Formats: sequence, C-alpha cells, structure tokens
Amino acid sequence: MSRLFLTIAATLALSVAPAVPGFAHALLRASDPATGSTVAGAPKQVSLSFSEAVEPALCRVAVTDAAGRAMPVGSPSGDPHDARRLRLPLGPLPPGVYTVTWHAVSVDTHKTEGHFSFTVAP
Ligand SMILES: [Cu+2]
Repeated sequence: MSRLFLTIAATLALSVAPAVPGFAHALLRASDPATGSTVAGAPKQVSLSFSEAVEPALCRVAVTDAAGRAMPVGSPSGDPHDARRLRLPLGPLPPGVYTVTWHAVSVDTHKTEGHFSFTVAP
C-alpha cells in the first residue's frame, strides 16, 4: 500500500468518525425539589443544577399542575456563585403533583430540554 493511500484512508476514517455527542451540553444533574420527590409545604423556588454553565436569559422553565395548567412563576435567574445553576421563583403551589419543563441554553449555545415532577404534600 502506498503512503498516499494510507494518508487518504486515515483522513477518511477521521472524517466519518461520529462527532462526540453531548460533549458540552447542559444536562440536568440535580434539582431542588428533586425528581420524583415529595416536599412538605410549597417550595418558594425550583433550583436546577446542570452539567455545564447556562445562559439564564435564554433558558425557559415552566411549571404545570396535574391538569396541565401553567402555574405562575418568575423569570429564571442565574446563581452568581455557580454558573451551572438556574433558579426559578415560584408562586404559591397548592398540594398536588407538578411538572417542571425546562429548556436550557448552555454557554456554548447548545440547547437541551427535559422535564421532571415533584409533589407538594397536603
Ligand atoms: Cu453543547
């Protein structure tokens, strides 16, 4: 095999190698209230901890009740001490099951999304 052929083969192999998926995407690592948790008393905020730094101004978080109605929430804000954290102020939540749906944009502009639920105990 010629050296040229080997070079071409190596170049092709590199070019078809899959891009590393999710390399710097903001994946949800933890939340408070935690996924599937039951909390006593309505929480004042939801805290989301991501694997990467996020852009709070570009992130959206919604909270819906068991009937799918949107609950009143504030705007997501960042944590000055941790760029990977997002905080969402909550309005009053009566006892029930709530779903938090989040759309995050990490500082590398990649978008991720997901949802989780928690319960406010009666
Ligand atoms: Cu990314």
